Amino acid sequence: MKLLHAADFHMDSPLTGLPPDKSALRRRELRDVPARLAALAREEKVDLVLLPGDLLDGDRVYPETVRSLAQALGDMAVPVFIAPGNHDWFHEKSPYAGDFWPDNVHIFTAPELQGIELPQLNCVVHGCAFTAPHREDDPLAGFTAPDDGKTHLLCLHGEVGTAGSYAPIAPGSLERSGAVYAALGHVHAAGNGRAGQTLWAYPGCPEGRGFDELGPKGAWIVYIGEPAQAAVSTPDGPAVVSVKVTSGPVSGKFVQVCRRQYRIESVEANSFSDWLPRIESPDLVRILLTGESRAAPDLDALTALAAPRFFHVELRDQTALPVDLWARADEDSLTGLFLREMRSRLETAAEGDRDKLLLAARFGLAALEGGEDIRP
Ligand SMILES: [Mn+2]
Repeated sequence: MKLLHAADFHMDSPLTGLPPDKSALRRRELRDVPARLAALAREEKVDLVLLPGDLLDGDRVYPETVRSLAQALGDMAVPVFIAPGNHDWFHEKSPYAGDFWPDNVHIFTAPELQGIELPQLNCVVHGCAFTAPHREDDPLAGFTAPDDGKTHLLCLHGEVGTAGSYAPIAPGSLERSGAVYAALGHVHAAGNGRAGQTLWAYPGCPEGRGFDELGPKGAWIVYIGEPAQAAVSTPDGPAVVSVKVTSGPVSGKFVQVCRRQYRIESVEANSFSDWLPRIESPDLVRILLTGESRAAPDLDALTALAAPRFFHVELRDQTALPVDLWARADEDSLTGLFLREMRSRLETAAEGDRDKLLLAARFGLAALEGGEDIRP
């Protein structure tokens, strides 16, 4: 048996921090995720699809977003399970209560675990729903699947742990569950772990939405009772298979689904102009300028220079004043006095004040040495 596990699409997220045209394009790319997953499900010939929640960022989604989701899930043409999460929790007016969901889609609507049999796969999918934005109890508490020769799977939104406001799922509950695989949602970075015989995993979100959701994003293809196979190609070219996990009869591979990645890169300020012409990136990149620089880098000018080479780029100055400059702090001169004063302030400065102090040191030095104003 083979399944596709994805979660946390957060469709119709506001996507702030980008210019309007780019954030509109990113919203379209996000809305397009279910169609890409449907293509992946067909290409991989999976037997079922588990989607443990936060597919919608909230109730205030566009009707066409929900329609395109329903359409893509119908196109998957295999059983699809949704376990609503804390962002898309189930209530009688939620999009999940609509009558337009295709027949192959099962949406869990109760906070108690419910088991749905799939006789053709000799399998039972156990899941439940958030019915409020928070949940303090463990949805798996006290649950053990019967030892009946069937494959038991879990589809849950929550956080692995013993306490919290987002359905804490205790490792002990996972271990006692008797499930071979727990498809989890909520954590936005891909990850996995083992509790007894149960392999649990988070796929993370399928598209990053900010510099707190970095790197390749995607979904798990999970094999039960047969080994994981080599990489597949997706509609956009070869998939990245960055992780493989195995636990007993279960193995999984992580497949890239995202159109673009958020990335943070460090570049030496002094070699920036050599580095830049070699780059051509569809990604959203934050560049940290590092190394030593006597003058503060002109971030506006460098950003304008870099912009055509990325979908989106922003620069941060993390350069330090050259070490040999501080050597002059020992001089018996006004420059020496100034450097000593700035050094002691920098040593005791709070993290948020360091940038300003460094800039003040640069301006002060330029003024003291009678040089021109080095402001950009
Ligand atoms: Mn969540």
